Amino acid sequence: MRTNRTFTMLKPDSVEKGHIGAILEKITASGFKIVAMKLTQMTTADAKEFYAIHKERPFFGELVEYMTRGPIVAAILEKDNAVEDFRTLIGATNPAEAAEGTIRKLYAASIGENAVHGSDSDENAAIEGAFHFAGREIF
Ligand code: IDP
Ligand code: MG
Repeated sequence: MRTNRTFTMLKPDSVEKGHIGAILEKITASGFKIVAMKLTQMTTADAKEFYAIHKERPFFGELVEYMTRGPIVAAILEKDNAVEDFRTLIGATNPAEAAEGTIRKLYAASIGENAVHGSDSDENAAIEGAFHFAGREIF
């Protein structure tokens, strides 16, 4: 994956609440091009691997439960400065601290159920995109 790309998930709460369309509209209106996308559901093993960096944190069990409880929308997005600009668009991890107009401010319920994922580095964007998509699914 090129470094002008990032990886996102619209998490189970976004799908449950019917926010897929509104969030994708905000993402594309902010200049991101969708180059891969699917509705999928992570298994417990998937979520434990995806979030392995957090395995010692007290919320890890809760995070795995949440991320596996229903379908997500996984996508790879393209834009100049994609990783940083997408983190700005989604806002702080805790929606109470997220800036006005950000996706988490608009759609997240709590620090745990926070609507969207965004990769935190080019390296992780590549790893996370490859975790969810085969090469032929990426355009
Ligand atoms: P990020 O998603 O903004 O990068 P991270 O610190 O990498 O935030 O945490 C990964 C995910 O773990 C968060 O998006 C959120 O769903 C969950 N999480 C983070 N901190 C907490 C917490 O204190 N309680 C419950 N869940 C949390
Ligand atoms: Mg993170």
